[in-house]
Amino acid sequence: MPFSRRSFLQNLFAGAAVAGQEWKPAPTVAPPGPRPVLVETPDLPKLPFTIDNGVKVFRLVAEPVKTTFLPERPVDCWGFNGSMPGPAIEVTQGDRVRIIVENRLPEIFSAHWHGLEVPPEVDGVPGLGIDPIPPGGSRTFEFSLHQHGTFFYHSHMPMQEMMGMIGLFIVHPPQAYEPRVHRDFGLIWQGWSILPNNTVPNTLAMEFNWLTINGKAGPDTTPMIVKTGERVRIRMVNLSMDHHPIHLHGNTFYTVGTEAGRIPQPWEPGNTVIVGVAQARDIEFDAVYPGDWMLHCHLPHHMMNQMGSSIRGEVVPNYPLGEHAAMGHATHPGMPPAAPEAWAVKGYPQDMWMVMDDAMAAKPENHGLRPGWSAAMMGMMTLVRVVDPPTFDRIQALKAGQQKGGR
Ligand SMILES: [Cu+2]
Repeated sequence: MPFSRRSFLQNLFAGAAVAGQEWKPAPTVAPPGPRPVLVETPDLPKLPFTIDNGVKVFRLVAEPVKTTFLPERPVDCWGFNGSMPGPAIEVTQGDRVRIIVENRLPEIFSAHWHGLEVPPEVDGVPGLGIDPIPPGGSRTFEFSLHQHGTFFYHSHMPMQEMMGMIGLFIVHPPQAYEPRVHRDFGLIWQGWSILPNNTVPNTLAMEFNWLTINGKAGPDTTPMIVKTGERVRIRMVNLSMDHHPIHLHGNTFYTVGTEAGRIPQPWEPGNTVIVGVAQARDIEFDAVYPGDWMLHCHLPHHMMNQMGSSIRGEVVPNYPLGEHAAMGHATHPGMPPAAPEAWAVKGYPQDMWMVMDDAMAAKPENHGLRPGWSAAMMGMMTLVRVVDPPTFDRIQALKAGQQKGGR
């Protein structure tokens, strides 16, 4: 959406007003009750369960999934229960779970419970402790959970992992960790190789051109919405071919958990944490600075999607989004043009600016973002939006209206 000179000036003056104020943290708000708050998983569902004689019973279906990383960027991947990544399993330490796994893939499959201390016959390594599940078959996994923390489930076939077969497995302690958080988020970081005009990931490739958080690439990642003064936890799991240095703007956090659970205090402060392959890292911070704060992988090639490939000097789009098709070199609506002799400068062009506000407009979590925001969000990027209570309530109302009206 091109924005007018007038709105540009309004934004400029709004920014000047904020800059004139004293920059200081807002007060923290009172902690919530002693029970853990439920995890929010932007863009991902939770796996429902029934209770049979005190056992939580889940049904997990391994199957091909059609999805989009961005609007009009279709992808044929594999996942669970129609979702990629799969729906999050959320339980409590001490629970006994029964997970009925059905294989609707065209080949053998086995589910592994990553980090959970369970007997070898349910660990899910095909051939070692158990036979693989044949296509059309199913198997029941039943075990008790004596740990707590951020775990995940995934296929134990590596190429199936690269097709998207992973999901969060969150185990809460019976009493919330101290200090208690108001918001608890779960994110899965993945990398993909998908060539122009293809919808199927090339799982044999060693170079990765699409980077996703919970199955979406920026700017289609859904922001995490937080009220000023709340304490926030973000759980991050990486299943890809690269380690991701995850950076949070404008805030200092503590890394409070790994894939093996809670880290004892004292915690080390930071603003960038490496989430290695197959690791989980939980970070926490007090959201005392209002603003829209970027959370992203800091590997430069992970801070963009591959919108095109340069073939004999021509840009071939990897992305059929109509007028947005190519990388918008040289001219951008509402932005200053490139210098007159730009092509004489070796290395030109490098910018990847592409405003897609209109394609993202329907998402309540994007309400009130500055015009042009979407151009800054690419690849492995999302937002933590620390907003005042009226804005928070407005976004909740928009979400409720959208659920009622459908999308
Ligand atoms: Cu990365």
